[in-house]
Amino acid sequence: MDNKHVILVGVPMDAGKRRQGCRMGPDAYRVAGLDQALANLGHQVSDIGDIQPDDTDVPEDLHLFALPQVIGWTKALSRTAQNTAPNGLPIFMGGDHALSMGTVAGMAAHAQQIGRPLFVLWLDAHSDFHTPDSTGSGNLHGTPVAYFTGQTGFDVFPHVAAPVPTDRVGMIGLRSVDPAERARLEKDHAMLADMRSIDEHGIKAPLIAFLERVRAANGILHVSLDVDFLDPSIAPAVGTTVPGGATEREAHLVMELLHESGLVCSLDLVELNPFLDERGRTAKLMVDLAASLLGRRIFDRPTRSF
Ligand code: EXY
Ligand code: MN
Ligand code: MN
Ligand code: MN
Repeated sequence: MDNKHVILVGVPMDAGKRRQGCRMGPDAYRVAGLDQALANLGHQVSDIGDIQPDDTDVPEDLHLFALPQVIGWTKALSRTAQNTAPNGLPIFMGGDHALSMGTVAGMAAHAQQIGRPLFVLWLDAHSDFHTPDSTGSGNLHGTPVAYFTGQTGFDVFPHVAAPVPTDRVGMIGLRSVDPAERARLEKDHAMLADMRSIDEHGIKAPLIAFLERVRAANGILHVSLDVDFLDPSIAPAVGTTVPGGATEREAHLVMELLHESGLVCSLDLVELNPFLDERGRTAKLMVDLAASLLGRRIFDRPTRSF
């Protein structure tokens, strides 16, 4: 097995939405043993601690929740992604999904540096494809995909040096997409696998097709895993639950296939709200999924009781 340098980055970010608690995510992953689970697979694991947002003088916006803070996080995270990616595989321990504005922008700049295209796999109940103009909630965790694909309406945000074209984005697990997002998704060409199609055809086929495209383009792949990709019955610790999500085995199969692809360069673990968890079960499941992505095999799963 190829051993990697895995760089854990704590992102105690709660600015992407009104409901608070995701700031406790990084410590929940530490308590659930993420570093040891990955070290047990033979990887070198460094935890660089929690980062903080940059200061910014952008004014508050009445419609958008915590806009200056999200911009400060985006700057800090883009820089951190660019600084860590040359040295290993960064795992961004969120924190809410607005963190992906910075992580993907930074990874796309890194990909440009090394002359390879960045692809993004979005594992989520939601498409997070609103713009600041179309969002009804004003919660910016619903906007990162529109930001890093270079949609209009983000003028006050940091310029995205290397936008990821929408046809290099794959979304798996969709089941809650607002009309404005749908209209935009229909005219662009992201690879979309909603839960209906997964029920009918399985989760493997769309993922393999997407990975083939990454490989054919000599690309590298950033994976963004939202807790609400999973069914709420197995992953209750998230503020935006939508019934009918991925099962535990579907999620592990995705991670196992990603490992076998050898294409993954970076990972976001987002939207874990430990305040809503039941005896740490969601944090532990997310740790198990990260371990599958980094090479843990099926027979090596731990026995657990809650
Ligand atoms: N589409 C809804 C909104 O914009 O408020 C819900 C977004 C939830 C986003 C979560 C993180 O994936
Ligand atoms: Mn999301
Ligand atoms: Mn979501
Ligand atoms: Mn037994």
